[in-house]
Amino acid sequence: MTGTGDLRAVLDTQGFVLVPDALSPAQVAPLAEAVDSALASATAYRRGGSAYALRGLLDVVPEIARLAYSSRLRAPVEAILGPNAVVVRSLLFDKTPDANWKVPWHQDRTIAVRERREADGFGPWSVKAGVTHVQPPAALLERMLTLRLHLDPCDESNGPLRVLPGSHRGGFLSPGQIRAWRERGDAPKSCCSARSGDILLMRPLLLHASSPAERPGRRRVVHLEWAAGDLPEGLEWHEARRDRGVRE
Ligand SMILES: O=C(O)CCC(=O)C(=O)O
Repeated sequence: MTGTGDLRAVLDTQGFVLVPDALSPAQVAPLAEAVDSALASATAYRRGGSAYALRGLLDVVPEIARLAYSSRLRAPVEAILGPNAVVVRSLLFDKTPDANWKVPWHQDRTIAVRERREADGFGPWSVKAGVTHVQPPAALLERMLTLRLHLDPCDESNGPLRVLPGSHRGGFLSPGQIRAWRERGDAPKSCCSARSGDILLMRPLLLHASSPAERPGRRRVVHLEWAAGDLPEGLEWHEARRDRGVRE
């Protein structure tokens, strides 16, 4: 899968697309090391002594910030969102023997903003880890893109992301509609296996889930959410950054 037209076409119909070998092993190694240093720090989220997540990843791992604005990573994003795409939320997820978590089927329905300001179609509001989150209109999420860079190989055995292809096209789904999607015989659940250095692009409204790893080891994923426009009514993205001098 190399053509940008192909990327866009698959993303439109399936809601996700794999970009294999986006980074070489030599490029992944220093990123994985930098991520591990941040996971060892006090900012990491922990379970049973094991660090499994980082928020505000671009702030805590400058190597990932530089990567996010490198042409290598921007090329597939710009093919979908255009040249004004910026990272609006950045996270790292790991699964380990101590933090072998699962996530039920859901759509990513919220964005992180700097502060609450009433705006048409925005709500409900919530606060997670001290950051204001809100559900925007579905049309806004439909114009966003999530990029998941795999630092470790991931297959059926270590808790891969599972998706329901095409489920991003119906806007916000009710619990009943989500159940119907899960039970549809003609809607195969896809397991998003990936090798280290592969990138998965996905639409936030695609139904996704993940199970605990059967053979837990490491499963480090850099999760970057991108958008290409400002928010209305003076709302501001929590993490939006122009290149802050890190563009290659
Ligand atoms: O990384 C995973 O396995 C799940 C992540 C997830 O559910 C999400 O990004 O909303």
